[in-house]
Amino acid sequence: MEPYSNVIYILGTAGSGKSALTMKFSEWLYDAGWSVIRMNMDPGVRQLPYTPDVDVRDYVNLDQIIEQYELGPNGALIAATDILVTKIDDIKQEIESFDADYIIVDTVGQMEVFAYRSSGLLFVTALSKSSVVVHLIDSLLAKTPASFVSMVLLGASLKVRFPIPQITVLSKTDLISEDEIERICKWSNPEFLADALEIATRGLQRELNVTLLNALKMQGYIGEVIPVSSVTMKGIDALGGDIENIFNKHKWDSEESYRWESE
Ligand SMILES: Nc1nc2c(ncn2[C@@H]2O[C@H](COP(=O)(O)OP(=O)(O)OP(=O)(O)O)[C@@H](O)[C@H]2O)c(=O)[nH]1
Ligand SMILES: [Mg+2]
Repeated sequence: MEPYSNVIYILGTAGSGKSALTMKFSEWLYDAGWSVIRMNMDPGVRQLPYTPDVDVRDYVNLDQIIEQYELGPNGALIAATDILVTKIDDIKQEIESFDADYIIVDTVGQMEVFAYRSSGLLFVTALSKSSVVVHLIDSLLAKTPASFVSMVLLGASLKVRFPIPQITVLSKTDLISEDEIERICKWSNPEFLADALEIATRGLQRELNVTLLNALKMQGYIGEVIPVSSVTMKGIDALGGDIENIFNKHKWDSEESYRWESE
């Protein structure tokens, strides 16, 4: 059987802490005795808090694309990611040359470029069969029950797209109080979330939220949320434990995990 590296895709809204977590979690894995590499998937990033081992900026030049195709920054980002797809084999070869146990992929700031275009899916398919999505919910964007529901919906839309296991992280928790962390984490229990929506929303907004919550609950889209801070390192052990469990548990050689509708 072909040996697979374990790939961890870090996804989340702009500024949710993807790059900071990539750095801190790679250190955690390294300290735990694993070999790990960090891959930057953002062609437009100027500065990173870590030195990437594999960097898509070595394969595409965003400024050149902007000039050559007369595109704005987002159009250029989409074009750059499409160009990267044509270079997947080279990128894969570079990744494999490290022979690492884990690859952490720090995805592009504009989440939709990776999450909702076919290029992201093509990368997930090509790089390894053994992979997991870590979806970051920014603490500052999840403080009310309704905003928490919209973040869970975002996570559900990732699950719909990527047929691989997913872990939900509440990021940047050092920026909110312990009470707020506890309250938000409790909302991962649909009963508590329903109660909170009852108090905090009314009218049509409540109706829509409760309907969505019921659908999310029925499909199992609401689950544990791990509170993490890349500043204090809170929750990094718990995240590491969950990720190791997922990679131990799944039968990655099964073709079953890669069934999706062709695009
Ligand atoms: N207080 C605090 N700040 C954080 C944490 N993680 C990231 N930040 C800060 O939040 C900002 C954005 O962090 P990044 O790690 O660059 O976030 P990102 O999701 O990679 O951002 P984009 O790639 O631009 O979407 C930076 O100023 C970080 O220093 C955290 O756990 N706690
Ligand atoms: Mg980033």
